[in-house]
Amino acid sequence: MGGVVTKVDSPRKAWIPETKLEAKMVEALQRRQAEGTTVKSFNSIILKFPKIDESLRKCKTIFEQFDEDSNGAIDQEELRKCFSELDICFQEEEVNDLFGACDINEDMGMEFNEFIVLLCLVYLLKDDPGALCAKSRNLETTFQTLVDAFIFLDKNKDGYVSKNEMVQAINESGERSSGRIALKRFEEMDWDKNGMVNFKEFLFAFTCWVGIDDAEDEEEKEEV
Ligand SMILES: [Ca+2]
Ligand SMILES: [Ca+2]
Ligand SMILES: [Ca+2]
Repeated sequence: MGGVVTKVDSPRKAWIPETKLEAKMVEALQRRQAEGTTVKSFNSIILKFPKIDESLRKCKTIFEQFDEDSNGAIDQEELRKCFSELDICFQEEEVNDLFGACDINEDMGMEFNEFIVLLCLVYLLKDDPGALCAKSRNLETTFQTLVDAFIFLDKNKDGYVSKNEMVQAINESGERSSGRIALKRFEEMDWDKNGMVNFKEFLFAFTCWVGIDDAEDEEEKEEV
């Protein structure tokens, strides 16, 4: 809608999405927020790390299947094929946006950790993520856990996690050093250092926390 918002002093300062894709992410998160979250504490998320790690690693099979030239990255052409075979319907522009958003090292390819983030975004954005979840119930549960974790952290439900929200979430765990931990976790998440963590940044931090990156090196060695 073309309406111009003139009133600046809204009850709370809203964070404006920087891209169309980010706006869609926020919208989808807010829809899910209405359903509530099963996560009760940050510690309960940490306890799930090993399980999440295990489940995400199984995506390696999907990844390898669609990395047709086996160069360790899925290019745009391969991604389009991947989507069409998994019955994931996106418009050309949306696929390009997703690709650009997840290609954080900007080498025009989806490495494994980038691909996981991309799949989770697909899960969030699509009410019916096609054969992606039909392929693996386990994966669906894991993605839902990640969405739940983010929703738990995003106290004011604006689709972003702020530093204060992170401090609040970790303080609830009642540890003495929790303030420092919260700030450290926040720094790890805020990839572009703009003071806010969006869902994509949260997912990237998560792949690091559960150790997906380390796993990749090992597996590559084994393959040779
Ligand atoms: Ca990349
Ligand atoms: Ca928030
Ligand atoms: Ca950020």
